[in-house]
Amino acid sequence: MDLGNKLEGTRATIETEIESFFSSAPPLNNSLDFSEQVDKFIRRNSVASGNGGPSRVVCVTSGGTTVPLEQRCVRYIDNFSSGHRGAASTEYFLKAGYAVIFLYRRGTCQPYCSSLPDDPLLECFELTDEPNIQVRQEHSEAVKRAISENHAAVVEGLLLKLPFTTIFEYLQMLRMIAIPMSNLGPNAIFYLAAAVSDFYVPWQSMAEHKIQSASGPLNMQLAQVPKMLSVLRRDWAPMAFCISFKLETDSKILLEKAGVALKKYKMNMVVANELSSRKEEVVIVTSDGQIPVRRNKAAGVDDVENPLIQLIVERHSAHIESSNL
Ligand code: PAZ
Repeated sequence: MDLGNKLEGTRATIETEIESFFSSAPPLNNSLDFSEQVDKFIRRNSVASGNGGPSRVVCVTSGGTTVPLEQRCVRYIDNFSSGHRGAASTEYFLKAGYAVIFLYRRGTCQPYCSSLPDDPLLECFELTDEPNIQVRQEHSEAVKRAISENHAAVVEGLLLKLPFTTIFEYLQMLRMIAIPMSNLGPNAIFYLAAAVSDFYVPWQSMAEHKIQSASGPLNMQLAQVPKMLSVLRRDWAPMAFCISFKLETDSKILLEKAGVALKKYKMNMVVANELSSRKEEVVIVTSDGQIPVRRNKAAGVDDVENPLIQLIVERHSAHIESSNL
């Protein structure tokens, strides 16, 4: 078999796997409503922005996907992702003038909430003369900032928050966002910071009811989740600026794997990070080389997402310019 035929064969296999993933996944509960919200958001943000330039829209994915073990799910496999990266990055994209579709795992970090206490509702307010409630003095600045910045972004129609839980929901939603976003051509960014499960139990082979412990030790085979990055790039939104993330715990293989992903999925950038240092530094891997990006408290840059998004915005501008030549 020559190389051309072999590549064609591999591509056909991936497409079959992807097709079978989508056709066997449980359909989204509210898919019509979901599509309407996304289409409306993209239409509104595809007209020229206030400064006369073209509007830019980014889809930020955030948090981890779950893998259910039963159809009437009692147990599931999860991962560590807190959603901090996606939430903080969303704030910086909004600040840079982007409209943001925030596709996030239910219950994980939200934009503008990082300085709120962990249990915001109960901790932030206090009863004064019953039945009156007021914001506690010590939280008042953080609460005011969170409420007003979030409100401004939502009311101006610049932030659309869409929650997912399972791998099935996440991938269906990503596809339903990506296809209409392709209308934005090079002005669209995919910033894929979600920690997406690599393995799953296909719906048709999943137990319907709670798995019984009386049957003894559990043996379960997990299938590989088909890699959607190649179809995102090739079919769903071919002109968009695509940034994927690579997380490893072994620093020796991190950059090599990020480089492989860059080429294999034709990404514009891969952000490489290690589990333990992910809040301190990341390395941006591009076809021109590697750029380390660090949090620098001394320079007043208190998180790594600030310089990371600055760099992405610069590179995205260059991508738009070169696509318009
Ligand atoms: O969500 P978080 O702030 O706790 O962590 C961010 C991250 C490590 C999940 C993200 O930077 C990342 O690398 N996402 C992709 C992970 C992967 O599937 O390789």
